[in-house]
Amino acid sequence: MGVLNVTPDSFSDGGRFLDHDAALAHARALATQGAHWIDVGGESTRPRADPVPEAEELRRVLPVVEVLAAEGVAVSIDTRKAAVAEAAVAAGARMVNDVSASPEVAAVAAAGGVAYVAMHMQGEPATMQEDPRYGDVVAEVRDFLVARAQAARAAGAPEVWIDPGIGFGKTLDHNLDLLANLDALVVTGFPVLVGTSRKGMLGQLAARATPGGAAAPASDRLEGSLATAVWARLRGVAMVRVHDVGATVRALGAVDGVAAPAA
Ligand code: HH2
Repeated sequence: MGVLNVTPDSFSDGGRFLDHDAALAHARALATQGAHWIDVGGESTRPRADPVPEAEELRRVLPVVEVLAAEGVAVSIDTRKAAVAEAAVAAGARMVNDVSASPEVAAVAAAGGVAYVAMHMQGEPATMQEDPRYGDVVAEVRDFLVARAQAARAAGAPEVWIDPGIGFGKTLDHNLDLLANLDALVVTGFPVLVGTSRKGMLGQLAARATPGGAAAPASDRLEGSLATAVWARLRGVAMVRVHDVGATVRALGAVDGVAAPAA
């Protein structure tokens, strides 16, 4: 899944694709590089991000969704708002990626007969990284996701995915615990999506690995993004959400080739 942020403030590419022509060109490039889905978002959910009004989010994403869907691109709409999801599905989006895993947004996917992603987030982007706490992060995230995914399926969503929400109300240790225990999600039977691409935890891990311990900025997290995508793949994750599609496709192609040499 390739990321297309039509936003001024996303943490790694904010402002680059706010212009609709630039957004379309980038989406087409990602599809050519091998993305199966293009995930179009009009609201940054990075830590401390402010919410975006509905009309503004629609203005950002809808023209892009319309054109890409008409070109036959498989579009996913990344939104927490039912009205945005509904308009995007009407414009041809075939997946709703909901970082709030809310029943209202799941109902839109069900009504539209499109795929639905339930992602786990503790709190709200504005404050979620202030003091995230869990008793057992893996069990709590799994139980939450299974409950929301079962509800989405019962409501009629034809295909339901789950995503642990790396970096959404989680410390580095919480993220590492979740990534080390992806099998707890995979065994639920719901297909699993994971997004680690360019995230802050990779900067922290790079600092641990580097003499001098400097944290890697978002522009320097490709290696960590690829390493964690490969890790997720080997743990049975069905899809990764990434900014660097070409490099990820090549990395996963290599690991698939090694894992199944006769194929
Ligand atoms: N991460 C981001 C946004 N949407 N959706 C899912 N399902 N899983 C994720 O891990 C996920 C997501 C954050 O990344 P990005 O879109 O690059 O940043 P921003 O929220 O600043 O636009």
